Amino acid sequence: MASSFVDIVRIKLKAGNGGDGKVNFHREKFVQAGGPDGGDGGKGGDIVFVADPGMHTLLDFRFNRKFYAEPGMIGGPSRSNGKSGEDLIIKVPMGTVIRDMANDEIIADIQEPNVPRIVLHGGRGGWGNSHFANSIRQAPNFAKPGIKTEVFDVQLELKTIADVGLVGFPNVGKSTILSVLTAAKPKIANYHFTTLLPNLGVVKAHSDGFVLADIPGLIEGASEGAGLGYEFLRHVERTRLLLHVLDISGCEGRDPLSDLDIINNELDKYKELSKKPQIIVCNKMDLPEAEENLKRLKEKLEGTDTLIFPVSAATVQGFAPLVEECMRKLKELPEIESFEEDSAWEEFKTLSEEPFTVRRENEWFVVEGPVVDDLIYRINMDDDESMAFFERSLRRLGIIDALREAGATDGDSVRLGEVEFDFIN
Ligand SMILES: Nc1nc2c(ncn2[C@@H]2O[C@H](COP(=O)(O)OP(=O)(O)O)[C@@H](O)[C@H]2O)c(=O)[nH]1
Ligand SMILES: [Mg+2]
Repeated sequence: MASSFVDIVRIKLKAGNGGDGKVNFHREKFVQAGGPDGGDGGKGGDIVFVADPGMHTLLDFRFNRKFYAEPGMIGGPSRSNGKSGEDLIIKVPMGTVIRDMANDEIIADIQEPNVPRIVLHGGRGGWGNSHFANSIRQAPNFAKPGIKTEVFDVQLELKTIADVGLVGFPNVGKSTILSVLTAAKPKIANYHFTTLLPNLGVVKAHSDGFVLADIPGLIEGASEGAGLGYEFLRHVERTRLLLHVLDISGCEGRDPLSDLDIINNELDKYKELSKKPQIIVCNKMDLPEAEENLKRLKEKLEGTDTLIFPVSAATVQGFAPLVEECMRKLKELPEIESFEEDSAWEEFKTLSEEPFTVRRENEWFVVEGPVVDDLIYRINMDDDESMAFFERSLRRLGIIDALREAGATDGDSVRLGEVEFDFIN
């Protein structure tokens, strides 16, 4: 069910691959063998997040789920470097938490508006063959590939959906109030669960304003998951102030006073949400019985500091003082706290404690790990010199020793990524 809500989305992110280095030799008329002059590959584009204060939902991510930044281009001749890939800038609402789904760590909490934040770095470009010439090796016929980047599965969670949330039983008039106060066009109908998504709108007041959410679906038992209770209560959690709407006319045959208690009881049972600042809005004042019930409610709440605002969404009356009070309250309420980012989260896992492992798979010895991946990206299997470098690296990194310890003897088959070779001690 959760997937139908747009305050949590799962997307794939990938920074751009680094461009490959170029193998090229300088050519000039009458010059026989020119020197190596292959340029480096370009850097891949970064994945950058930025909070856009105009966005309030993750709706834009419903259909677009893959965000891959541009790769760097291959190097050119005459030591010209390949073009870098464009960064991919992803706009999200303020208060979006980015979580690595592989380990549940929080990568970033995007709070501040318009401050770009690099979340994944593009791969470095590989060196062109011009780097590999020395006194012995005058015509290096190889270059290095660019660093290939990983795909990350991440979850975006919207922590704050609105400043103010409208709660209350179905049909008390929440959607109507939202449409009266904002330009939002919510579905208004006379049956329960019309709206599954919270509708949002901006209430303009003076030169300022606030975001108002219609949070449907709160019924008796919501805190035990009745209806879609948890989903809706999660939205309540993300507001700073609640407008508790009552149908004070009791036109559906329920008593507004017991409605108030039932909803507050559900809020209380779910993380004590009844402690959130709350203003009572008595709607449908245009109907008979309203005055009488309002009087009873005032008596019931006498001696508490609960504020009560009688309104009618049908005749659009009583809203100006309510909006004023919301503005006043919001000014004194604290901002939603930020989530602690996991400082341990690392994009590049090459620093992990176990850089490689050796395991048996039938007749194969399989070597895996970040060090192995890194090494394989750096070699060119068609080139003898590059392969000599590979062999030296296997010894230097202790991979040969580890294979021997694992029982490998001359002639056994070894696999490192896509590279397969016979073990030679
Ligand atoms: N008479 C009267 N009817 C209202 C008022 N506000 C809402 N309604 C009606 O009550 C019904 C439920 O309203 P709705 O906004 O969909 O309620 P919600 O389920 O809380 O979102 C609709 O038929 C509205 O037209 C009001 O102030 N007076
Ligand atoms: Mg509604």
